[in-house]
Amino acid sequence: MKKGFIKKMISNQYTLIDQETHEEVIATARGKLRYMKVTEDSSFSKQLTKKTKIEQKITTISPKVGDYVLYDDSEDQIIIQEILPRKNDLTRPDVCNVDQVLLVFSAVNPEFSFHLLDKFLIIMNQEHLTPVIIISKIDLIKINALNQLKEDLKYYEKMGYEVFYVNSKQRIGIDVLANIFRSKLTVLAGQTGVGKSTLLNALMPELHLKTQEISKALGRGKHTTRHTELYSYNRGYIVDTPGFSKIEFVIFHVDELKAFYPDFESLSPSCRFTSSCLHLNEPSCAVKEGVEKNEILASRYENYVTFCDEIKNQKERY
Ligand SMILES: Nc1nc2c(ncn2[C@@H]2O[C@H](COP(=O)(O)OP(=O)(O)O)[C@@H](O)[C@H]2O)c(=O)[nH]1
Ligand SMILES: [Mg+2]
Ligand SMILES: [Zn+2]
Repeated sequence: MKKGFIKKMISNQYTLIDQETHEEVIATARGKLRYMKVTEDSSFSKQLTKKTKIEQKITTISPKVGDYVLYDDSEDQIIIQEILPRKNDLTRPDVCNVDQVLLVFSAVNPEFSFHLLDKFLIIMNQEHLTPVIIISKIDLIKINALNQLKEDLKYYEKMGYEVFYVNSKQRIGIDVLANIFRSKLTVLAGQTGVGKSTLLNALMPELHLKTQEISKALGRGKHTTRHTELYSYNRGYIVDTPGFSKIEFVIFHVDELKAFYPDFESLSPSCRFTSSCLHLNEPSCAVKEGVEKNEILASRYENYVTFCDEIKNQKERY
């Protein structure tokens, strides 16, 4: 059997890139395939009952864009036989094996939000996705405000996140950004209006034409057709549809949240109640002291408290 990578899917027709020849192959899948799930260690699975956990280990699934598969081309029809383990899996967009998510925020219009950034970062952490922070529309913000934003975002750079600043309209900052796509599968995410499409067009000027061709080929009245496609870019791929349109994290217990805050975790050994401290109302909390000493970004801590409240409230509802 040969190994292929799924680049495009329309209904049950898959475009594979053969991993040896790098040529495109059109294949189909006969219904769902047996799939062994990689060990699930996310906080979410801890909430599932034992029964569901066992059922999850071997399931049947359909191949999707981003999958590495084994296929058989010995017969007339090329058939996908097996799906190789996925390192992560998204439903919107319907892709897997994502290497990075570009979290696009505009400096203004809509206004940059640390609340949204922190929420996105928690979700990325939960889903085992690597985020890259992009600030767009830097041409629309006053220089002082931009410098303040850059200063605050340095906190995130120190945590290890990459931050890029672009003006997609004038293609400023685009060339530097182009390098991060190399040999990676990238999804764009962000609120409506932050400039995702404009950024994509700045990166790939030929894209506009391409999206038109696709909608023409799919035709009218066929809007229910399952279609996902990767665009080749800088030896990697960009997913054609943006992700995380509805962003809410799934956390059931307040004590699970702090695990997604590496900056808090590094201080927590100095809290009086080392492992149990939630950094909320406990005495001698190193995280709260860190906020007072400006070692922790104030907004970061404020958002943490807000998220804790949200989790408590959601529990009361059930
Ligand atoms: N001045 C300026 N306008 C931008 C920039 N990026 C996007 N826009 C504008 O912001 C609006 C929303 O952009 P769009 O790409 O459609 O956002 P999307 O909803 O995230 O895809 C459009 O009017 C764009 O022209 C930028 O870097 N600078
Ligand atoms: Mg758009
Ligand atoms: Zn603490």
